[in-house]
Amino acid sequence: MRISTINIYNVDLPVVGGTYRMSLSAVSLLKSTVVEVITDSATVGYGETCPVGPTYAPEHVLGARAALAEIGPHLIGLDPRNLGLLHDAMDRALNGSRYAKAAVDIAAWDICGKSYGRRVCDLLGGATGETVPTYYSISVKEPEEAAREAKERQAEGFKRLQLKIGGRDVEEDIETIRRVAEVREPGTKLAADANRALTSRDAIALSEQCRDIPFVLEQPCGSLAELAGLRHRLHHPLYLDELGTDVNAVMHAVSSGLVDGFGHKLTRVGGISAMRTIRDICAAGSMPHTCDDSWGGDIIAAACVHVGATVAPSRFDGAWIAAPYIQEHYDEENGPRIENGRIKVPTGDGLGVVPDVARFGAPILSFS
Ligand code: 0XW
Ligand code: MG
Repeated sequence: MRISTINIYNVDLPVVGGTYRMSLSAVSLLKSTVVEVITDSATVGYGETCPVGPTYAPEHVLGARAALAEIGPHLIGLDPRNLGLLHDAMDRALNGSRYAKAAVDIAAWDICGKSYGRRVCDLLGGATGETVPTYYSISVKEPEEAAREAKERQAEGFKRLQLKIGGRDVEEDIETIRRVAEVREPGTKLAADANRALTSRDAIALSEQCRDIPFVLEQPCGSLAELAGLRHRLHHPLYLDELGTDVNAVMHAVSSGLVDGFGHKLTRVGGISAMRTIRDICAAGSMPHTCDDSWGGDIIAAACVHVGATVAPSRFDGAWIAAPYIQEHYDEENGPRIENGRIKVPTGDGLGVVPDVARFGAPILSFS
C-alpha cells in the first residue's frame, strides 16, 4: 500500500454560543485543517489539527498549513502503515511542527485500522470499555454565571468541570471557585485552569484561600521555573498542560516529580504515536491525565476518544472534545457525541468516523 495523494482542507468551525474565553485568549471561530491521505489500494485515512486561535500556544492555523506544504510531497509513495518510517520521512522534511505532523499521523493510524480491520483503540492495546468519560470546560466567567453553568452541566451528566480562570483580578478567580464549589455535587471533580496567566504570587494566594476546596490547579503559570518554585507551596495537586509539549517534556515532568498530573493534547505532542508513548510514561509514573486536543471536529475528537479508551480508568481524567461548542458533525452518524458526561467509542475500523468530504469544498493544498 502506497500513499498516492494527500489533500488538505480548510473547515470553518464557528463557536456555538459566541465566544470561548480563556485567560489570554478569546475565540469565536476556529479554522481546522483536515488531512486526507489516499492510497493506491483505495483505503483513505483522515487526520485533523486545529489550534485554538493564535495565542493559546505557539501553534497556529497557517503554521500548520505551511508545515504540511513542506512535508506533503515527501510522503508520496510511502506505506502509511509503517508509522516509524513515515515519521522519519516527516522529520527529514521538516524540523518541529509536531502539530502538523500529528494530522498525518492520525490519518496513518486511521489507515492502519482500516487496513488491518481493527479500531485504532484496539491497535493501541484495547479499550477499557465502550464509553470514555469527558469533562466540560467553562469559559472565564463571572462567579455567578460560572456557578449557574456548573449546575447546568452537572445536570447534563458531566462529572468533571474545568473552570477557566486567570487574566483578571485573582480575587474574582477565588470567588468563582468558591461559588462553583457551593453548587458542586458529590462526585463532581473540579479543575481550575489558568492557562499560564497567573503569577506565582497569585497562584499561591488562590490555593491558600481555597484550601478547603478540592480541585486540581492546571497550568497556573507560564514557565517550568515558576511551577517548580510553586510546587511545594500549593495546597492543591498541580497539573501540566501547555508546557507538556512533547515526549521529552512529559518524561522530565514525571521523573522529576514536577507535577501530579497532565492535560495532554494529541496534536501538540505529535499525534497518536507520541501520545501512546506519553500514555505509557504516565502509566509508569502513576500519573493521572486527560486526552484532549485544543479544538477540532469529529476526526480529532475520535482520535482523542480512541487513545483515551486505552488509559487505565483509575488515572483517566477524561477526553475533552469541542463537540458542545460545534454546530455540525463531519460524520452525522458516527461523529463522537457526549451523552451523560461520556462519549461512545466509535465502532468502525480505524477512527470509525467517515467524514463527508463534500462539505469541506475544494482542497486548499494537494500533493500526488
Ligand atoms: C479545555 N481544553 C482542553 C480545550 C481548550 O482548547 C483549552 C484546553 C485546556 O485545558 O487548556
Ligand atoms: Mg488546560
